[in-house]
Amino acid sequence: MLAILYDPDSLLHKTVELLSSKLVPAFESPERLDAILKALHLSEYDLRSIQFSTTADAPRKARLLELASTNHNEGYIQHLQTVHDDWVKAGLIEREGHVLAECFTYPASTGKPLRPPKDLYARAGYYSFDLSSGVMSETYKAALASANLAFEGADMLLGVSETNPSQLDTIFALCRPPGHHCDGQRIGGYCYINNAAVAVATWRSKFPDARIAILDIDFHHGNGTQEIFYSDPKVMYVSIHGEDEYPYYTGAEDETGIESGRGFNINYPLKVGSSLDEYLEKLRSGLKHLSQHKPDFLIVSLGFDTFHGDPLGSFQIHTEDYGPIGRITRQTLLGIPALILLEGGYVIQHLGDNVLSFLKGWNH
Ligand code: SP5
Ligand code: ZN
Repeated sequence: MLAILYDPDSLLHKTVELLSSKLVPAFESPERLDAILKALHLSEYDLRSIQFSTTADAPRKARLLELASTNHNEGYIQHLQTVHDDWVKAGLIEREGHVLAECFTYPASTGKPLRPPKDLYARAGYYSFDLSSGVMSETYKAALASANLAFEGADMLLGVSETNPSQLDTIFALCRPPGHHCDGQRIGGYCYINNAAVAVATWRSKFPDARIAILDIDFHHGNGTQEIFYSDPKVMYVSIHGEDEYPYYTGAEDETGIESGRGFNINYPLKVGSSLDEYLEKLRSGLKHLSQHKPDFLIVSLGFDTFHGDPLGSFQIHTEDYGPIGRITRQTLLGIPALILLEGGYVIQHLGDNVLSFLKGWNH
């Protein structure tokens, strides 16, 4: 049984990005979620709205921040919460404006540890790695709403692994903003909080030794998720993504993990223009590794920017192809409680149909 979660506050975040040296409305837009919700409302799926900002349950609110702090540093979360207000107060932007970083950190030969700069303006760069993820007045609210869906979804799945199994074995969290580019201390790639890391922290708070499989099938390499679990042998991360594409500096095959995490990070870069067959070959191989990991829980970081014609992707995958992708994934890891987290996908016109196609395959 599958349930789908969304938070209406996700729609409040609307930002800008620098693309080809022009400041434009970000591809990652509220219309994406609108399109998916429209398709789901017309379907039979069990679609549930959870609004984090209006919950009166203070301990539960605190709990989300506590879980996020497992893999996000405190200064970073504080920055997300306050930077927009601080910039407005300092007269750097208007209230309707967006905070975009201009100066970034880099590996200097001094070897000095990096510290957040005192300068408010510079600090935005310390806590970001690109110029695609502006912070506007509602960004923090939406990022928390998104992370909360990962928390709620993970929490609902905890019942499955106990003696009294819940009927729900799959939760699809319509996370917006997405999460897989955030490494816990930097904004980037439209991501502000790593939602997968929040889910992992949720499961671990109850089962500290839980074995976790993460399948990342967004078009882009999930540098943030890889980074967070790179030395972790309990979390196996598998990603299929465009070779030499954004985020450019990670995602190569030779990135296999470090220390005891060695062997638990698997990257499948695929050439520009790759077909469904080439894609499925990597998917089957990745799923085999994830299945051998004997996971207690599965996360699918699901992006639809693998769709042909996506402005930020370059694979030849069509609407009907998401069926087999969903089906093969579910079949290979049958019985494992699964949390599907929405990542990217920017052809709004086909987004609803692509989601429906994936879910139909998943439920085969
Ligand atoms: C969650 C997600 O899908 N984030 C992706 C963010 C990608 N943003 C940067 C895109 C850079 C595109 N540059 C295109 C150059 C011409 N190929
Ligand atoms: Zn993507």
